[in-house]
Amino acid sequence: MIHSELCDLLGIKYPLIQGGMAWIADASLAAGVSNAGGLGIITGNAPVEWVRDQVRKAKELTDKPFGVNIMLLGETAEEVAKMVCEEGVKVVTTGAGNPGKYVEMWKSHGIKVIPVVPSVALAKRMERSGVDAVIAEGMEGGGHIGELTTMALVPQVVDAVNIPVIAAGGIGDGRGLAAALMLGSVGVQVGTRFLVAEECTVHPNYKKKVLEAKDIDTQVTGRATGHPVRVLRNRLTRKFQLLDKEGAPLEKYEELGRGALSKAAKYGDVDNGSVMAGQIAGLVKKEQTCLEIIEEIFKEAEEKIFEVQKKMIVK
Ligand code: TUI
Repeated sequence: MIHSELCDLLGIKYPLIQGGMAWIADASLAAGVSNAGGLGIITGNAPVEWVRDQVRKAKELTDKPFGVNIMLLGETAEEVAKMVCEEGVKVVTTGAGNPGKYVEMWKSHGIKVIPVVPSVALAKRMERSGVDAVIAEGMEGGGHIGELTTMALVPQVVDAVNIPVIAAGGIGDGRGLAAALMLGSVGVQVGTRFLVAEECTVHPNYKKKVLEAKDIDTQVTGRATGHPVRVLRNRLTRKFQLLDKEGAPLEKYEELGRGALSKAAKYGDVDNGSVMAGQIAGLVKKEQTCLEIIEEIFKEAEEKIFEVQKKMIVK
């Protein structure tokens, strides 16, 4: 049984946190993951009353802890940051920025705070601001990404801080989990694999696109904007490539990107919408329940760790 200090910190069975996928991570998915023994997450990158409603729904669907992800570039970040205090949310993860100005407020409401960090510098700053753990997310992940890979980032963050480090980016099965633990992490954050969970309410066309994806099918768009985003290749990414070639102004990127995620995730237009997914999408081959996904990941990791010890350790 793989058990780590993350389980004790969050009151969960398996040291696994679900990614806070915008337009996708609702009460259904979060409760599915939490009921299966991980930490389910509701996206906070939405109108505050929608997020509040999802928090209340999740409380009806599970008696286990769950969290809310605050995307700091999002328009509603400030309002959602306050709402989680009112609603008694137990855990907050953050992305796409420095959540420093909220940490004191969240801690005073007994919330466990776990920011995503793309670098050692931000990890150290976050440790000083009093967060409970950090998620070191490599650029293999889907959506908004940093510069470093998971393999390079995680051990450097582990060496730099004295708080628990969770690995993310490119982790979708038991081998990824085992590798992440070897790098010194206390657990993993998984997004892409949960896109095809039965409890995930994303449009079926989005699930199909993830299930059909091959290893080389993701692409990073919007590097020129300073906010690079990893998505599955389609008509939209080809349009973004043209903008790169032309050296187009930022407004053109904004125009093309506006509403693109909801187009794919909610309305199923996976040709013209933004189908955010990580590089591990090529490994995701079937729809399963959250419980099946999580139990499979942990069983496989245990087996792999045992196998490596048996086969490869020189006695
Ligand atoms: O946040 C994510 N992934 C996301 S957010 C998102 S929503 C979106 N919608 C439309 C366009 C763009 C995004 C989809 N995917 N992952 C966590 C993450 N955080 N990755 C990288 C970072 C990050 C980057 C810079 C965290 C902190 C940071 O700090 C810079 C600073 O202020 O020092």
